[in-house]
Amino acid sequence: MSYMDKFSLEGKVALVTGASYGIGFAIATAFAKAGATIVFNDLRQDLVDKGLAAYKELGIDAHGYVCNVTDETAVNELVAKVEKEVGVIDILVNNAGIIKRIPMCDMTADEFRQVIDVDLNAPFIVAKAVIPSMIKKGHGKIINICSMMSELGRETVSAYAAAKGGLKMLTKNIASEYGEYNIQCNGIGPGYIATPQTAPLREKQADGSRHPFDQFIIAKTPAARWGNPEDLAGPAVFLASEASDFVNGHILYVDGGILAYIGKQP
Ligand code: NAP
Ligand code: GCO
Repeated sequence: MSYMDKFSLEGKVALVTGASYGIGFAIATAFAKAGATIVFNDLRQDLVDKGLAAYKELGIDAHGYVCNVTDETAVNELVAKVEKEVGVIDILVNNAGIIKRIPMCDMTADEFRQVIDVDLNAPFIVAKAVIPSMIKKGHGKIINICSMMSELGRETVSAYAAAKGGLKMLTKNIASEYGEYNIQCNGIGPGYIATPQTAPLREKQADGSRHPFDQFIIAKTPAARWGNPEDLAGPAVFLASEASDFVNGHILYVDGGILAYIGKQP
């Protein structure tokens, strides 16, 4: 047996939420290349279809379902359907997420609640739906996609930072409560990654110059670049595989070093 077999996901069923594109798509693609069967959901059938086509182009026969992760009834129905049609979920990645960039005092309570609902309540709902079968099966892996905002704040992202900070602690609590059932729950904290979610922060200015925030992130990142979704794939495969069976309650920051660095002198 090669030592690399420890990183294999052969025979595993992985649910990656919100994985029609972006970070979830990159993680699910890597899981498939490591041998897993991929299940994903999105909010609308056209997005699920778009995702299925994108996976197919890579030779991956994924299973896609329409499901709003904030709807507990829909999530429980999804998990039951997946268990019937695909198999018991061995690996869950709580990836689906939104952000609203609004100064806190301009944000309505409803807008705040919407972000908390998707980014914190939904990971609770989905984890709660998959854990019972993981206990029965004798193992499970849960990976919550946290953020640098699990550790740091910045202007206009109060709801998102509150949600991702809470998600860090939910991760540690699931690890604490279910570790004895051989379920490992960890987080991945991406840095600034080039996806549709951060596109507004990277838009070219009218004069063709880089967005000020883009320049800021480059100066703050030792790697001097934005991350790509594929930068998260290896860490995710590690946390989904038996190679990490004694890693539990850990948030693995994949940020090019931002959290370690005071930033380049202007
Ligand atoms: P993205 O491009 O905005 O994609 C988010 C995905 O989640 C989309 O497929 C979206 O579906 C889906 N989604 C949103 N709300 C949903 C709901 N209620 N039910 C089901 N699916 C839902 O985001 P991303 O950049 O790939 O980020 C993915 C995760 O990484 C998020 O949790 C984000 O907070 C986190 N993250 C991102 C970065 C970054 O720099 N990009 C850094 C750290 C952490 P629709 O297309 O239908 O909206
Ligand atoms: C922002 C960005 C960040 C990233 C990510 C950083 O507006 O600051 O969207 O929040 O998405 O979460 O880790």
